[in-house]
Amino acid sequence: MADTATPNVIRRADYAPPAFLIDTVALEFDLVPERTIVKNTMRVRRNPDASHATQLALMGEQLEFVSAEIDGKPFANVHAHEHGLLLDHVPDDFELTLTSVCNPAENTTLSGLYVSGGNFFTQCEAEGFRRITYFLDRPDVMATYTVTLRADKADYPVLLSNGNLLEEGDLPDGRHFARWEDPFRKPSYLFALVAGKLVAVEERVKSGSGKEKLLQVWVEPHDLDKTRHAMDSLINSIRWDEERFGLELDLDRFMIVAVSDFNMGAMENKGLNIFNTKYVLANPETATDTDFANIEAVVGHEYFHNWTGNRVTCRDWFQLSLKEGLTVFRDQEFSADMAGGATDEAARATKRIEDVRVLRQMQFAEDAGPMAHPVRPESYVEINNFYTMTVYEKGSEVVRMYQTLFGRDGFRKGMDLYFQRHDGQAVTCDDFRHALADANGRDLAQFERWYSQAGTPRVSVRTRYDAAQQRYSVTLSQGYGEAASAARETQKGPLLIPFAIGLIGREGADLPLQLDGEAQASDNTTRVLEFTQTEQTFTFVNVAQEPLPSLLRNFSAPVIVEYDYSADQLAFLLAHDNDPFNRWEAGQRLATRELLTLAARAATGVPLQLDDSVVAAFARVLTDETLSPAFRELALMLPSEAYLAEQMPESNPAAVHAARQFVRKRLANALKSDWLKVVEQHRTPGAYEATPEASGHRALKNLALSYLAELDDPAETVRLAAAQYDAANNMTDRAAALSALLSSAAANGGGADAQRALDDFYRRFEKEPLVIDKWFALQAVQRGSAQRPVIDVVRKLMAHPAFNLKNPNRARSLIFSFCAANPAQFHAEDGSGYAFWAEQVIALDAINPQVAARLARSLELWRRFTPTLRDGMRAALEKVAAQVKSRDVREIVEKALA
Ligand code: B3K
Ligand code: ZN
Repeated sequence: MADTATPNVIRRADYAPPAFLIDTVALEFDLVPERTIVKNTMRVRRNPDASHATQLALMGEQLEFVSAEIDGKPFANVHAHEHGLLLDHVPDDFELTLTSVCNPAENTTLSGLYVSGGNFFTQCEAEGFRRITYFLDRPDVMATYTVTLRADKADYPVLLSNGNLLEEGDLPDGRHFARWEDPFRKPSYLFALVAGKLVAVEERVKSGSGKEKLLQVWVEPHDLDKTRHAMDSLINSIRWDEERFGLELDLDRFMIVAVSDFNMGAMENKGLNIFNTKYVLANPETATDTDFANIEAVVGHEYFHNWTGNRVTCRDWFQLSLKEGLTVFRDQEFSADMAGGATDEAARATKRIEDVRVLRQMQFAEDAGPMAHPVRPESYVEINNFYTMTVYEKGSEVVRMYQTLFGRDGFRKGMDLYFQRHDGQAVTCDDFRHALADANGRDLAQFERWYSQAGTPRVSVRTRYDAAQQRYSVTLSQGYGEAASAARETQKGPLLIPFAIGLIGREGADLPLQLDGEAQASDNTTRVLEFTQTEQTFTFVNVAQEPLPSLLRNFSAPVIVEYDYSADQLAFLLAHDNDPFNRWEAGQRLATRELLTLAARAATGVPLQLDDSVVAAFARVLTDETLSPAFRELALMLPSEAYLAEQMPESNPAAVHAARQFVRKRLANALKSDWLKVVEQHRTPGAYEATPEASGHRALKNLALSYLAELDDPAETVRLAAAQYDAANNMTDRAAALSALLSSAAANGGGADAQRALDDFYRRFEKEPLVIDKWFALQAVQRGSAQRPVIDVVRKLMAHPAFNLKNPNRARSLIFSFCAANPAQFHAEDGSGYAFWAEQVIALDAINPQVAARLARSLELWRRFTPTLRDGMRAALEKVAAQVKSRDVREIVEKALA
């Protein structure tokens, strides 16, 4: 029944506490790849807070049931079925022992217990534990675990599980064992084990209260030289959580293990985090600056879950954002503090810009499509489909708004109260909100709508200056746009929007702010307005000159702001806004507007032209030495093609591509000497350093190189890029040079240099899977031409000996990169991209439904495209809908077609 039955919808409103509780779990594993025997002894009792049930219903998937015992005696009233086990007429309080068998060697779903590279790993969140043993596999059932692992000693010398190692030793027949105990109660989704040939880098550190902690990063032996950065990131995370939130590591030992077959980034299992190699392994030759930054963020994220997720967990999966939104917020703050401390606003803004760019590009799109859902969803078919941008990134924005409203100290007070009240419990988003409200003496009832309302809110702004009275009024109104139809239907009333604003005077400086009714102007020239009504006017007094408003400073709420700035005003803000985020924002608005106008022209075949004033605005940023290189890079990067296409009344990827290329070419040619100067001035000679400063220099230099690749005369760029490729002592520069060579070849034909570099790159890094992923990805996202469509390259690479559909990183590097990150080529008019997509979704569905469902999502905005593309996408979706088996993919394609 599992895969073919009509999917069941699970609803938040149907939550009921479990009929039974499990207090202790003792697991014994006899690890054999094709046939692992699991013996599970549990202390079970009736839940006093639930209604009486005659049956104990346990979840189980893909298990072979062997036997059941109650209080040491065989128990016959048991029925095993495809989704679990039913035990009839059980006592009120008893010991239950279940034995079952699973097959990790054949488990390509990478959920439950599986084999990767000859080693054993687990992934249990959200519902993988039931693929290991029968259980009440839901987060509100919390138990303490003891785990005994037995395996062949030569093949599996290392045996790890959660918590502390109690004992280990040899067994007959070349086998050995290890026994682990986790002293903390936890839900089953945090269980983990690892067994195999691994080695660790170790550090001992003292935590805040002076206790010694053993930290380990476990990898395959040949990767030991790529663990330093992950270990440093872990140590920094431990320190940061102590300093910023007063939260200490609670275990004597904390382990990170890297595995190359992994569905997502990493997993916060108690004391035994399991990571995709992509977020652990780095050295200058193999990893880019972005990889280094991502590793720091993900190591931090998983570590921070130890308190926000593990010590206090979710009552049910609808509350996922309770731990994910909060932990993303914490990792964003950690990265910002690492880059700029509490006070370097420009460095913090760089991180903020990067995060907001992701939110707007991905989460806003999600909110405008068939998968739109509130931060706390109301229903799901497959929970794995709800590890979304909305739950994570918008969830993080919702948490950030508490901090914006109450300040860092008020937010900290709320967090303290949250832990004081709920440590050791499985709770809800409401519980979190109440803690924040109570700690700050506020009623946050209206704020609940941020959790229950889907769609991206729009705030339109009208301003009026009364010169005679020196009053400046700002009228805000909130609502939802056309795309968010679901949101408009379910709208429950206005949101509480913290709307940060500044007023800028003629000279470019901030004006003092005094709201009508206040005795005097405040010291702060940014004010957070609490915007709570559908329409609300805020009046500033003693405004001596007509100001230019700087709206939603630092992106103080996840909304779209509509205000009719002129191009000159945007250029002024780009040059002067005191809020670095809004400086960047002004440039993006200016560029977006120009690009959309050009795309509309391109769509109808009208020749393109770009005003000199826009080029001049960009030139000013490029040459402004007072701005950090990292900021300049972000400000000079044009909005992505996907984002732009989404802003069009009808998405037209080809027109967007033409428009964006036109602007890039224009900026390249017009500012050629400046770009060349940047390349010269921002080299980073000497040993590689992963500091924000050094990576800022590389980012700006490599952006310049990418612009130079658009030049009409490519010779000079090819020379520069080839030289950089050959001389590079780090992956950031080498990959950027290769990418510039590929662009230049696509723009100008030729391409012998690009091919030579590609071949060299492959040979050089043949033994580094993460680098070979880059090799595939660079080719999948490259610009195509009529003579050389990228789909041909991609199809050829699918047959490359190094390609492997079963490895999610490899599948993502080639297939996802093409389908989701190369819109102009993927959306080819002939439908070749869609046919490829359908084939791959169907192929992946049989191997790994979670990964297949992610790929399936790349067509969900199909209704917004031009008619030909729309028809092609519908046909592909229908084809997939007719063939797929998994609940995961089914939910996505059925929602898309509904
Ligand atoms: N909590 C995990 C995500 C699990 C995804 C399950 N499909 C990683 C994280 O957010 O830290
Ligand atoms: Zn997380």
